[in-house]
Amino acid sequence: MKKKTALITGISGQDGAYLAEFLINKNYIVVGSERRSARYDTWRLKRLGIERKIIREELELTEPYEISRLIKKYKFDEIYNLGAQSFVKSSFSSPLYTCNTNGLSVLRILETIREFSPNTKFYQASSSEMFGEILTKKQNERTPFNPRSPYAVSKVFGHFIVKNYRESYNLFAVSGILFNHESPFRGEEFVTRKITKGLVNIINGKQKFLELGNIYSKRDWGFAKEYTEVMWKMLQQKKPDDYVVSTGRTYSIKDFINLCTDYLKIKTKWIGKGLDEKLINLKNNKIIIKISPKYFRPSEVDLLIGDSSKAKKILKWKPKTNLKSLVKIMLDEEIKYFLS
Ligand code: NAP
Ligand code: F7E
Repeated sequence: MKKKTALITGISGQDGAYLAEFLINKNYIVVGSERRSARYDTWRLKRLGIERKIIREELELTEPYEISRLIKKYKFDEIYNLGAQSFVKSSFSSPLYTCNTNGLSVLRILETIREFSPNTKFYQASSSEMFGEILTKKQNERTPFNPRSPYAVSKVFGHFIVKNYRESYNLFAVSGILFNHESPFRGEEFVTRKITKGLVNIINGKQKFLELGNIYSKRDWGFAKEYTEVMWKMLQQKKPDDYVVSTGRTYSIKDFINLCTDYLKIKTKWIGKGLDEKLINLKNNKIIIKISPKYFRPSEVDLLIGDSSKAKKILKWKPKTNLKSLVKIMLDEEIKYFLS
């Protein structure tokens, strides 16, 4: 049987690495695109041992000519659009760039597919951030969006343009509304990885303390490796449709920190309130976590909790890793690579 060819935009990111590994194991030819950089960062692909199994192509998502060149060259069976300015906080300082990359690029790809490769199936990385200030207790495919950042607004555009092209031109184009998913491959600026890396640095004397922003926001955190499999499942259905992917459980950043200190067996105590709240290491009475206004956002998403019953019923998918196990996976890998 002819091998399928898939394009993954954002191959250098967390999800790009796990999805590439998954598709290679399914015998796909994987083309991974990355934007030009002075320092190609392939540490995730190297760690998975798949760097040489991927055809690497240059693609800047804001450049329509690069998109059409690549799509005309390969006429991909499947495209997974994971590339994005994905850091919510930076979207407040770079709103135009964020909307161009995350929103308009989706349209650039869809237009090119429509014109030159209409049989290509398309997956868009939509986000739970689109729910923003939530309008229902749990969020599913029917929950209205109420975005709270330029990032979230850019993703809403991407989401609806996918729906519009599916309905107008009969393209196989779908969006996965994925809730936060983490792993040892998470970028170091995101809160979970900042905490796991920071705490391991602190217990090994490489860092004195960690500064964080709002530790009371709550997120529905899953394991990234399990979430990339659902992207593929969505493209194997008879009918194109959008799905929410989540665990259905929500925890605060403070809960996440407490699970980490428990796992690392650091005896700690929280003291103070607001900007003066601190976490103390009871072994030496030193402060290990402080709050800094630097990490607060102009507007916050306070609470997210997903309902993925549709994915469970139709895609036969459900999450396997709870937050405690995810903390273990992340900290074990942090310790392993710190010591190596
Ligand atoms: P990530 O680690 O930040 O990776 C983002 C990727 O996009 C990187 O490879 C980055 O390349 C690339 N990129 C950024 N700007 C680009 C541009 N202008 N042109 C081409 N490539 C560009 O993100 P992730 O966690 O893997 O997430 C994957 C996708 O899912 C993103 O679209 C994100 O918004 C979305 N999402 C993520 C989550 C989550 O919890 N992880 C949840 C919902 C949705 P560089 O390495 O060059 O920066
Ligand atoms: O923040 C709070 C912060 O940056 C989580 C992206 O993958 O998931 C991610 O977006 C929470 C927020 O992720 C710090 O204010 C406190 O409430 O890890 P984060 P995010 O903003 O939820 C969604 C689904 C995406 O689609 C995005 O692409 O943690 N927080 N203190 C902090 N956050 C960071 N980054 N750093 C802190 O020091």
